[in-house]
Amino acid sequence: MKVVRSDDHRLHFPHGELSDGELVRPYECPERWDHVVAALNAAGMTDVVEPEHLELDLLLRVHDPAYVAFLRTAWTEWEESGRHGDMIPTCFPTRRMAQHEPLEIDGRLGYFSFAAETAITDGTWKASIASAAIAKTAQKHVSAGESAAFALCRPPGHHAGLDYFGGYCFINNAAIAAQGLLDDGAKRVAVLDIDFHHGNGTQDIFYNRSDVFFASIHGDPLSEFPYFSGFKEETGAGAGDGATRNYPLLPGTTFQEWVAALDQALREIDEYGAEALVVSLGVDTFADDPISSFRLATEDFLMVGRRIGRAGLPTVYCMEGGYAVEEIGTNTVNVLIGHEDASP
Ligand code: Q9C
Ligand code: ZN
Repeated sequence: MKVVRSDDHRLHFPHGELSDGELVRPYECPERWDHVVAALNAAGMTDVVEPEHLELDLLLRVHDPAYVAFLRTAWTEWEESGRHGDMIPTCFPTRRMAQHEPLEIDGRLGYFSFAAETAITDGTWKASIASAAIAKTAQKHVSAGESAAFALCRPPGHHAGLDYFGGYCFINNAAIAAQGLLDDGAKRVAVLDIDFHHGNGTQDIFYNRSDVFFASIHGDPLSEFPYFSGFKEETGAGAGDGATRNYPLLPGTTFQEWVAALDQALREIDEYGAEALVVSLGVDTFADDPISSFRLATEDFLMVGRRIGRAGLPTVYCMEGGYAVEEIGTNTVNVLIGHEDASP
């Protein structure tokens, strides 16, 4: 399958991540990308494509214009107002407080985000639109007839909602791909999110829509990030009623338990009648992931890809999380190999 990637991801790498009361080296780091590329090369998956230029209007298909405007100029506004450190949000609107978009950049930073572990830096905008362009390009290849493509996105995207960033995500790459599949002719698209964390951003973007089915398997939000989203009873609203499915699973979940949820999600995607699939591919379900609590093993990821491949849908894989840096490459590529094994 085609692999779409770009070196521009290196432009985004904050100095620190606020974690457990300390600024630590960000878990979401550039070497993640290097290890995935090394594993792709080792597996002979070398059909590499550079991303095409992204029309910025496409961002507005899945994000709010005020949010995109904020993200584009945030760093400049920050510097011009005399700040020098990374943009770490510290003040958020809680229940009923988001009445006015602030004018001051520190206020705007909190208004357009939901978590403080994720900082904006000088290169964040450029890296984020490069990441979105990667998803868009992979989608184009699939819409043009490829059975699958892998978008090696960094930064990841599934926590970025209609008008907010957080959870290491700024632009929702999977949503860009799903919208692109629709725009290029598919009538119904499914997003299957297998990252350890709930894909709150993707859910937010499509919650009221019937043309994108969203299914997510993740750590129970009562104990895992993003804490406020991903509960079983969230099933969509309005025209999108029934087009969202959540499978929260307890810490310590084994592959056997996890794969039962995967099979159910795939059945529901089939019943929905999806013509194409986007997979939010996080491998932070791996047993040794430093910030997650499921127990998948490296060889299990082969089975994951096989099961997804057996669905027989044109598929865009978008890279999301995975923080066991040494193993992220093999785990990710195992999914892709499994997919290729299974599809005709
Ligand atoms: N002490 C993705 O996997 N919380 N994002 C980490 C670490 C944030 C994960 C807590 C996790 C964000 C794309
Ligand atoms: Zn994750």
